[in-house]
Amino acid sequence: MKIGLILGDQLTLTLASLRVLDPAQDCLIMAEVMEEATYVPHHPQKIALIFSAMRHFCAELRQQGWQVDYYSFDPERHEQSLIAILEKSVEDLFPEALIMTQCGEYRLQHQMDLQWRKTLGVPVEIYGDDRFICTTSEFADWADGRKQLRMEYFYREMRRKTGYLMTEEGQPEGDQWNFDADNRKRWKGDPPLPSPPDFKRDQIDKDVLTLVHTHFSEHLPEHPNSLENFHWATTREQAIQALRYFVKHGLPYFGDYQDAMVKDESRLFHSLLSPYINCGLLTAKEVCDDVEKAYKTGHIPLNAAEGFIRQVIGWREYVRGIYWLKMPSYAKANNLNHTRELPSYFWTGKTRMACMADSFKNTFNNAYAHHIQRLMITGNFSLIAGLAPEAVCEWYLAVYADAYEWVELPNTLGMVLHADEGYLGSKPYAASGNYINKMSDYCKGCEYQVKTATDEDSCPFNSLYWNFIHRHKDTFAKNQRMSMIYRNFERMDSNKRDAIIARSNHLLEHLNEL
Ligand code: FAD
Ligand code: DLZ
Ligand code: SF4
Repeated sequence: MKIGLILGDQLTLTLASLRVLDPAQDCLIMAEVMEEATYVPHHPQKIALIFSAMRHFCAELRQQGWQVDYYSFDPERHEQSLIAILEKSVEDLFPEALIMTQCGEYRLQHQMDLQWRKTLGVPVEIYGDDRFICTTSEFADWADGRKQLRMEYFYREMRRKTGYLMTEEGQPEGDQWNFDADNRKRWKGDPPLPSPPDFKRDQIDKDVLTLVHTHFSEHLPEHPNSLENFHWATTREQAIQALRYFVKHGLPYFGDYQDAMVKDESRLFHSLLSPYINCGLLTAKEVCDDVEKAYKTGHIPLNAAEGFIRQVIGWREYVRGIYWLKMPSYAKANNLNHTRELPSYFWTGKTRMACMADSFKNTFNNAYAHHIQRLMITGNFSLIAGLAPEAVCEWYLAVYADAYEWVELPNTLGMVLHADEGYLGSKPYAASGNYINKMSDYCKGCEYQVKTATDEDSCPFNSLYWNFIHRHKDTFAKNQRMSMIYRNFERMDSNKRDAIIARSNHLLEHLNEL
């Protein structure tokens, strides 16, 4: 007999390793362990989602006739890492081999490749994770020899490969690959926002919520009730319900309002499907199939379908490709030499900057923030304030229910912090308060003034933005897409320029007090 280890983000019945194992002979292992639950201070909702989804998935496997050795979290148990659990299983079951599907994170895959084979003394067979559309070697072939890696060209390859939104003649639907330019509307109350689906909690959920509250609430010390808002689907059935709900109510407007931000509205028309796709309750393919079908049946416009499918077969696959191409050195990249510590409000949420406070509120209440909050509010601030990439990356990996390093790291280190060689953006997404004011309603309720840069109460984003531009002149002045910004900076009245730099230096010295 063989044993198969199923990880907390491999909760898919069609998983590669499940396809080669035999329920009549082989045994599956699943384990809730301290090492995985604490390698960063995960948001308690993220731990609860994973543990509960693992338990429900185990029940589903057993129903299908699999034998599963399931280890529920027990802080007293001797074995607190996956390798320790496997050592025990090998000792108890004498398997002829361990069967695995490739891990999502380098950290664990590296342990497996280097240590597990030796320690366990049984062959370890690892199968590629074909829940992704592009294999890691396909991505490496695509990247090979290219001077620049651009998501847009990769995305077009994925459109051709999958056939999503392609005509019979092999052309993109609507004669255009990308409708991003249509996705810039500000939301002003109409159309009304869909109310989120409500999932009934069963005994498994309740047990897990109690367990996580008991053992992991200190992960967010300032937010002891962070589990109260737990609203995630924890079964495949519920995740499918969430998908159908989104396709019907959110997707028609997804494209139009993709970049909008509104105070106290954490989800707008976003799907909130990433935690389910990433842990395996839904596959990327079935989600895109449903979205394409909604377009073909006239339920949604093309810009919504294209905008959504681009995120999944484009960005999601692209960041994974970059991750496996560039790890492990990628995690240490810090091309802009940023070294500042995270200000305390990244953990407490207490800041007078209204846009940051709202993004933190979403994050702590829901283990979620939508893309533009992650990118243009907390991310943009981290970039222009020069926060250390390693600390910022750890924060993003900890606080979101969908966070796994393969997707978090390229988004944070690459897209947001521009700490790599610019694979995820030809120029940094640095922006002043003006952009935030244009895309949101935050500024009108903020203690800071978005229209000024040098006064006591001026929006911190304004002077920090120019400080960023000024201090990285050597890196970016030659970038064609930024030359206009540098020209504007040079043309500025020198007294004003000096006042902006003085104000930003003052802010940087008092970053914790903003
Ligand atoms: P929607 O807006 O509804 O988008 C639809 C789907 O597209 C998502 O469910 C997701 O699967 C995919 N998608 C969209 N944008 C991206 C992207 N940039 N990269 C990969 N997939 C994308 N996403 C994660 O899944 N895990 C992370 O840990 C993560 N960390 C991020 C950190 C930063 C700093 C930034 C800027 C983005 C990060 N993202 C991450 C990408 C994106 O913000 C989330 O996928 C998205 O907000 C999830 O919410 P949603 O399901 O409502 O997405
Ligand atoms: C994120 C996570 C957490 C919190 N806990 C577990 C766990 O107890 N057991 C497990 O198998 N997986 C867990 N995971 C997901 C893993 O960390 C994830 O599978 C690896 O990081 C590889 O992507
Ligand atoms: Fe954010 Fe500045 Fe607007 Fe305040 S004024 S909400 S700090 S952008």
